Amino acid sequence: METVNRRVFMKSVAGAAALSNADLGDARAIEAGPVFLSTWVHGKPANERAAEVFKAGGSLLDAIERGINIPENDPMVTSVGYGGLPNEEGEVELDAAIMDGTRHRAGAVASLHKITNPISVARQVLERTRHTTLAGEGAFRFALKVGFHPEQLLTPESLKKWMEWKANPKREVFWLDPTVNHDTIGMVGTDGKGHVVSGCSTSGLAWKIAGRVGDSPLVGCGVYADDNVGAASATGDGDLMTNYCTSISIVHSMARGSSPQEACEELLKHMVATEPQNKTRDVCVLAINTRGEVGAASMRAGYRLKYALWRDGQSQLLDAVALY
Ligand code: SD4
Repeated sequence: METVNRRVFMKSVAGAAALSNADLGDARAIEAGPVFLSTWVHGKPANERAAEVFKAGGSLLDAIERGINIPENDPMVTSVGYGGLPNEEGEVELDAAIMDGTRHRAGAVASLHKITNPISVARQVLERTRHTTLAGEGAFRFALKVGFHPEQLLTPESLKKWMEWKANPKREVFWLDPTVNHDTIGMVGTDGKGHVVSGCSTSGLAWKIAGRVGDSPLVGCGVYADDNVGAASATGDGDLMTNYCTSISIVHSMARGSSPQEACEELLKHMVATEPQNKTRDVCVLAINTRGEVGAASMRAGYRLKYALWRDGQSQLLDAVALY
């Protein structure tokens, strides 16, 4: 009991310190150079692109946007952008968001169709409008207005997969069926000087009901970034994770004194404490603080996050811990 109280006390002291730093606008970052952290194997080339853009003089927002463009443009990545698996009606619907930890502002698009790079449209929402989130037809028309061109996002392979799914009388559906088919790219990064950004882009769950919006484009769920603390992102079953506001929960844990790794694990444990069945669900999270320390965790070993870390010129793929 004494240990627990002591730990709680230590955390509250650390949290108070973090919050008072926040009040002072003092991020206390170590000048450590940029760090990029992304979900899944496709996160590695994405991080490498982000690092290149940053090194060439781009901002952290530019780096994360262009890094995420890599899996968006890759037809082999079937969960993001071009080649992403479609909804139940055979239309590719994309979700994306990018959040700037300095301005505490995000741009996001949901259920966007016919545009390969939703993260870049989200960036334009952030830079050119007073809005945060645009959805569906309006998001598409906005994209055209700011210079994007409509494209067919189905590839012969993704069309074939959709037709096979459609033809299967035992196909999984999302009318309360828990089986899912997905991945995504979530990327967080710091410039090494206390600035953080979070970005996320996905075609969402394959065969989803048309118009379904996952966690990825929702501020606080798929992305969250605050230069006083750090940034987080998530991948997995967005219908579940939206109910836990995963990314803001992790950033708030860090503000109370947790390391990024502790904060990721705390959120997953909280999900299980509130509903034990969540142990069996697909949930993976990652986080970075303004000192460039990172964390990543998966709910279960059967859906273990492989994540990519770029630091000091080194690009690595690592396995996240699985809690259950
Ligand atoms: C969604 N969270 O739309 C996204 C999909 C994903 O790993 O991340 N899958 O629910």
